[in-house]
Amino acid sequence: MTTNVTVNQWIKEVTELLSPDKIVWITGEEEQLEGLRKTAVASGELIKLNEELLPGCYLHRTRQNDVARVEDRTFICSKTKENAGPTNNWCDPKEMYQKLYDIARGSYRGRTMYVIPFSMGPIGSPLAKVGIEVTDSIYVVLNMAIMTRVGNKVLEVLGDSNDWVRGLHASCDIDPEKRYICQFPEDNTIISVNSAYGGNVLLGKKCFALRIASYQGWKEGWMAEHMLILGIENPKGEKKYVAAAFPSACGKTNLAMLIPPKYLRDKGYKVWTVGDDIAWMRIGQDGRLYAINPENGFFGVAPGTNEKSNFNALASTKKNTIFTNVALDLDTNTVWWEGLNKDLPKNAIDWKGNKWDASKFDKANKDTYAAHPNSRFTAPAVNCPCISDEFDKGAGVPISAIIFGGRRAKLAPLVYQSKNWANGVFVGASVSSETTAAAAGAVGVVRHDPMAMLPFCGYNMGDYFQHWLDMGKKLGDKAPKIFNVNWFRQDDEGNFVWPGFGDNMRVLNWILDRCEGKADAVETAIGYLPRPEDIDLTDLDIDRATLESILAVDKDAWTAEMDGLTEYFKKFGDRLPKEFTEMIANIKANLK
Ligand code: OXD
Ligand code: MN
Repeated sequence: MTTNVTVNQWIKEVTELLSPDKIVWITGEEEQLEGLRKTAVASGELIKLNEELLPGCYLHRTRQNDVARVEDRTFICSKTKENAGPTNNWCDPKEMYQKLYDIARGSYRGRTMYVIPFSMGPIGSPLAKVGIEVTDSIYVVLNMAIMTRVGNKVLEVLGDSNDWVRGLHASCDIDPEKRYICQFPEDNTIISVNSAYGGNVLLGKKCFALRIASYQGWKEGWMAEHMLILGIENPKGEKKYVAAAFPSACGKTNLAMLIPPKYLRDKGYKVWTVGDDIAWMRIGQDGRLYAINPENGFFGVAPGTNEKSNFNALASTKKNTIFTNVALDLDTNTVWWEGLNKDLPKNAIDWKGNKWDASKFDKANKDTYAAHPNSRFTAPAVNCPCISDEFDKGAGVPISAIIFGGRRAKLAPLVYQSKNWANGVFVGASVSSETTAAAAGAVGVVRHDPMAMLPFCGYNMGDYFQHWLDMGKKLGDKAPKIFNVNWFRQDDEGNFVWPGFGDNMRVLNWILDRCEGKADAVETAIGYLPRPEDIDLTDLDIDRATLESILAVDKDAWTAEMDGLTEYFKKFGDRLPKEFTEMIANIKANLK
């Protein structure tokens, strides 16, 4: 299928290791994909949904032990432990290759090996990169064909180059005890065994586009970040782009597809989605930072998605979408999940494949849920009503602002601007977020998650911080401005103070005005904050005093926060940029 010597050599090696009965190269042609869908329906791997209501859509159920990313079984196998750093699991590459080969050896026997050439980013874009994934799962092939650009065209642009990522996925027995998701950054290689859950097996996504790519970006002078990319069009038709990083469960997909409040829509404001999860960013010829979304679809969390919370995400799932671990409504042969609407289906099958009894549904007991809390939709980006014109162009969009954020009931104000790039890097490195009831473990515990990259940085995070600082030196005065937001402040009764969702546009407008020097701010110890009158509250039922309460800097709480950070940063030892220590000292002095 290709004359590329390095590709053919690797395919020969993995064929010998895995012993498939048959090899099928994915060409990207619809006819081939349709044949695979039919095969998967015949075997029960996919369920075809109502062709009139959900054309081209399918449902898949994973094993019950295989429903999420497994951070404790995810390894960065760099040559030294030091290069993986204190935030990653590490194993010696030689040892890990041996272990994984032993697990995967012969596991394709009686099965087909699918070879998927894929491009992260529009095919041929100077910002894109190529990968080849082998898998024994049709579900993986069909998801990859939505989430990335696949097929012969990718091999054509790769030509004879050796600059491509090797991805080996073997389903094996879906044995959680032998499940490993391993990245070998120095070898451009990923091996994933004993899982079939998207985040572990769609190797273009977290494994390549974040873990391997962050390492490549460090070596090659660019950045791979866990960020959405969003375009904001003002009434004059001018478009400005922002990139934003948040830990999971902080509404990245919602912000990426935001619908502005009516008074702004009436004025002519529009929002365009470029990406909802990952941004690859490089310095362009004009010296500015340009971003592409390397993905071609959305792998979104279904529960909670509805017409109000995210109209555009829901619209994206109406055709050619694969649903995983949601409920099947037998009356209509469509899908349902908690939070879709108030009409609990009367005749449904839950995500485990059992008859679902709506009368036993208890919000407090996840065992009674119809859909798994981490059930997903894999939807083509072209389905999104607000997809940006720039999404498929490959030139990238110039980034005016970078936004960090987390879920903090107290402390972090609604928004503030860092004092400069280096201080913004410190703000990103300080990101922490409270755990929610949606995840196992204690609720409301603050966890550090620098740049929302904790599970995704493919090298020593101390070096990653330094790489951010170095990028700022190269960007100079063309660097995007860096901000921090917190949509999740609560009052003493535990109610959210800020309405969030579409109203976050009011904060984005202040951010863009700051980038253009058009908005006022007050300087505080932590950065520049808007005055209450700088945030437009038209049509919003929130008074000035309330807004003031989420735009204040609590000196004692911030001093304690700086002490906590000092402790956290200790783990990076001498790889922690000296600037961070100085900034903490400065902030503490200014808080006094
Ligand atoms: C994540 C995701 O886990 O995007 O961050 O699925
Ligand atoms: Mn993500």
